[in-house]
Amino acid sequence: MFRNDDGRFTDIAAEVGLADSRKSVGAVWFDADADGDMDVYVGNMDCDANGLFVNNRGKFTDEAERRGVAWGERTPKTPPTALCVPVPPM
Ligand SMILES: [Ca+2]
Ligand SMILES: [Ca+2]
Repeated sequence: MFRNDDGRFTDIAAEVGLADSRKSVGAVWFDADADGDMDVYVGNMDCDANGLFVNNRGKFTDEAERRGVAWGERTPKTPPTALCVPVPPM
């Protein structure tokens, strides 16, 4: 995420909780919890769990697993816990 500082863009992803090492392939912004602010759902590839970053006054927390939408996740000792859809190369 970048903040527009009078035409110069500053990376604030870590500051707001959106820095993530997973391999993302897309995102959609919407009000997931119907509280009036924008949250973001991020789709990831290579069976990395997807993220649902819920906005709490400008700080985001990944609630995908808690809300049951982290499809593709897996733990080291188990097979994928949900459907893992391969993403074609771009
Ligand atoms: Ca919201
Ligand atoms: Ca909120």
